[in-house]
Amino acid sequence: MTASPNSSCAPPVPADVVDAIRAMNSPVIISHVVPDADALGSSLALAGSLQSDDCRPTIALPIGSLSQRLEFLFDMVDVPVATDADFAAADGFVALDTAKKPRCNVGKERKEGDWTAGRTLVNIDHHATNTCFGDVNWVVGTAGSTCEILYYLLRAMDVTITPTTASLLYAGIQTDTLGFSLPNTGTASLQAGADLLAAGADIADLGERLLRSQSVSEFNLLRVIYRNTKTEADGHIAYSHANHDEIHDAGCTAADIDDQISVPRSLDGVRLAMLFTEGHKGKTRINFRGSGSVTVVELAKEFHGGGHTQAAGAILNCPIEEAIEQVLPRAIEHLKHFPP
Ligand SMILES: [Mn+2]
Repeated sequence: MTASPNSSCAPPVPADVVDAIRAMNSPVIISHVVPDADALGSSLALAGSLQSDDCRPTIALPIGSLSQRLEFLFDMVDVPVATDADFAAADGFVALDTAKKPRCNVGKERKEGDWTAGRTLVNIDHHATNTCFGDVNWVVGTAGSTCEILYYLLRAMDVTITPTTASLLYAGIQTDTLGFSLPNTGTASLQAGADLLAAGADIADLGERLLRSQSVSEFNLLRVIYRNTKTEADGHIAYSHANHDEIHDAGCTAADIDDQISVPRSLDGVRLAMLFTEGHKGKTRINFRGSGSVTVVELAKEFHGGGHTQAAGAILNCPIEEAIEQVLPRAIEHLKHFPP
C-alpha cells in the first residue's frame, strides 16, 4: 500500500524500530496477558505481515489465553504459536500493547526467568505508563491503540497491507477507541481506519462479531455483572463483581473477562467504575474506568497496577470481598480530587 494522501497526522516512525524488526528472522511476537482485540490484532497483523522465506515469526499465546469472543481473529492468519523450541531459537522479540515486562504473555514458568537472554526486545505500545522495558522502544501515549501505531509502522516498512491484515488492525483500533468514541480517538485513528477500510478491512463482519453478538456464556456472565452492580458516592461510583464460581457457572473463564466493565460504567451519572473479578481463584483483578475529568491510572498504581489515564487495572492476591474492602474507600477518596 502506498502512503495515503493525508499523512500529516501519522506519528513519525523511528528508524531504529524498523531496522530492529527487519533484522529478525525468527522473532516471537508477544502481547499482554488476557489479550484483547488490540493485543491480538496487532500481534497477528505483525506476524502475518513479516512471514516470508527469510522470516518465520511465531506468536506467544500460552494455552487458555484466548477469549471465546476473539478466537476468530486467531483463525484469520496461519501463524504458529511459539513452542519452547521457538523461544529458545528466537533471534528477537517484539512486545506489543504491553506496558511492562511482567505483563508479557509468555507463560508462567518463563516469566520468572530471563527469557530474552540478551536477544533484542522491541517494545511498541500506546500505554503512557509503559516502562520502556525493551532494547528498542516506541511508545506513542497519544495513540488510540497499538494497532493504529502498527498500521503506520507497516506503512513505513512498505509492507503490503492485505485485507486480512487490514481487518486485524481495524479490530484493535475500533475496540480500543470504543468505536471511535473515546477521547483517545485522534485524527490518526480515523485516518488509519479509513486507510484500512480502503485496504479491505471487513468492517461489517468485525462489527457483528465484536459488537453486536455474544455467546450464551458471555450473556450469562453479564446477568451476574448487572445483578451485582452497586453504587457509592451519591451514584458517582459504580462497581460490580463476579467470583470464581459465578464466572465458571456462566461458562466463562478468566480469558473472557474485560468488556464487562462497561456495565457499571454505563449507569447514568457514574464517573468512576470498577469491576472486581476472580478469574483465577484467590486473585482479584480490578478494572478501573474514569469518565469526564476523572482519571484512574493513579488509583490503579496505588495497587501496583497501571494502564491508561481513564482505563486501568490492577491485581490483588486476595478474595473479592477483601479487595473491595481495600479499594472502595480509596476510590471514594480518589474521586474527591475531581469535583463535578
Ligand atoms: Mn491497546
